[in-house]
Amino acid sequence: MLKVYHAPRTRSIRILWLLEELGLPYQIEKVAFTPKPMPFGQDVPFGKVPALSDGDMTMFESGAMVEYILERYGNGRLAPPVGHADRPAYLQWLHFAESTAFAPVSVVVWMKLYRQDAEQNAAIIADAQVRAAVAFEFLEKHMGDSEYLLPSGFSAADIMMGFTLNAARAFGIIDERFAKLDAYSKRLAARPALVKASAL
Ligand SMILES: N[C@@H](CCC(=O)N[C@@H](CS)C(=O)NCC(=O)O)C(=O)O
Repeated sequence: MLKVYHAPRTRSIRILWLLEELGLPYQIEKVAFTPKPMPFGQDVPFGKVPALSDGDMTMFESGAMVEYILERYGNGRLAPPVGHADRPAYLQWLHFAESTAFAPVSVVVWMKLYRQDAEQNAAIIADAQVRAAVAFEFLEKHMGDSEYLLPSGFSAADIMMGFTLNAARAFGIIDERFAKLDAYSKRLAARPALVKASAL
């Protein structure tokens, strides 16, 4: 059975959310979240959350887990198939969520939440906030009047993006001035699978 190493309010929510959307059985191993004083300190394979086990296999990186779960157990759900017109955009947004968009957000999170010297690093934080906001402005324009990232509807790329947007909202990088993203985040938050995963 799939086992998810999970700490509430971290990226492991992406994996629980995906599994709930798919209605797959899984087991949760709750992990104490101890990122201070240094990262990779969690008592879990590879030191960070999430991690995923499936039999003898254990892996890290939430985006890679999403791809693994879908190709192994998705039965064609939540991702346009290879060759579909939406496939390139699906891959693009799936990776944009964790790499381009989350990179500056994680600087803000790390500096504000886990270090004691945020005041001395105000310029670094301000720079990361601007870089993150530019990425979200780009996404805001992309959303237009769409409900989800892809014309073909809700996909696992939205799951990857949902966590990134929540972190950006929690740290004041985006707010209701990003009207499309605000509506999109609320749409994602209302999905029963995310509501259920958030309570675990
Ligand atoms: N790119 C990785 C990032 C994993 C990551 O940094 N997870 C955070 C929680 S959201 C963590 O474990 N932080 C504690 C640490 O860095 O030790 C992924 O998407 O899984």
